[in-house]
Amino acid sequence: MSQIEIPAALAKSVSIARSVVVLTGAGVSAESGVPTFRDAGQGLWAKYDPMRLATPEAFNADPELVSRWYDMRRQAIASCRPNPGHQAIAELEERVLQRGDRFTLLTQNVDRLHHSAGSRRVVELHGTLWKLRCVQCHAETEDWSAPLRTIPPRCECGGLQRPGVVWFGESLPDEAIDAAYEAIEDCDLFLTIGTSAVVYPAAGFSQIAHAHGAPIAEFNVGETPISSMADWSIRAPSGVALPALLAAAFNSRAPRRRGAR
Ligand code: BJW
Ligand code: ZN
Repeated sequence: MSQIEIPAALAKSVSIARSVVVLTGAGVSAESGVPTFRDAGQGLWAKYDPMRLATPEAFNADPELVSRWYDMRRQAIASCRPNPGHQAIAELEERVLQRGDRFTLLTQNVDRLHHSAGSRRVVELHGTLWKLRCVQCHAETEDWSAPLRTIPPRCECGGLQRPGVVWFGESLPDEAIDAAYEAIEDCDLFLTIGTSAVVYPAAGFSQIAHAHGAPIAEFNVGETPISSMADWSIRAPSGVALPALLAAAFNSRAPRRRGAR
């Protein structure tokens, strides 16, 4: 028996929705051991504010410092594995697609753990820290080295390489933002999971889905600015709550793992 109570109406919504949108944030990866964004400044980094480091201004002023911060985070994430929350989201995608309905995963996370869990199509709103982009020739490369080979990393052309993420004040990738709005305007169920809902434009997605008539379910250990708008608020770690949601929606004890018989 799951200890999490999933409202019957929410389970039913999941089981019959024709178009599901899932928005995730750093809380989904917390149970994998990845510090949430606002906690990414602990230990030696306690004196730095993540909100200031994640800016083009900080990188331009001190590329070595910002590269060291990302290197520290890359090394921490390299040993992290997807948790039951990531796996439940991948399983949900499979179930919804199998019955011929639409499913879109929008993530603010830069760690790629949804990919590792088997999610098929992931819209990365804020890019990924496993890509580097040359500030001189703009070449983008996937780079999984941890630690980085040099700090700051350099392109073959000699230019500095920055992380392939979206910083404060920068625009989100056009394809990601187009995919997000198209899915949200069409959805009839919106799940917001493990995000503080303070960073725009993603913080406004629930509002848009709500305005289009979609019910909103929030999964978060704490309250957020969108809690009052949510039709359901599940106050539990996503690694516990999401498997319980799947079990309730699909009447199974535990979600099937990809590849499991
Ligand atoms: C659990 C849990 C468990 C823990 N289970 N839950 C409109 C109004 C005001 C300002 C703006 C606006 N539009 C744009 C802005 C400016 C700015 C912005 O939003 N600022 C706000 C701070 C006010 N936005 C931008 O600049 C964006 N660009 C843009 O809009 O371009 C056009 C434009 C520019 C300027 C002005 C106007 C228009 C770009 C935003 C890019 C964000 N990038 C970052 C860094 C990525 C790289 C990196 O990681 O270093 O993305 S910032 C950071 O925040 C990161 C995250 O993806 C993002 C969201 O954080 P998230 O995922 O919610 O994590 P946390 O840590 O905040 O929360 C974790 C949550 O999990 C908590 O709630 C916990 O309770 C919960 N939790 N364990 C379930 N086990
Ligand atoms: Zn270059």
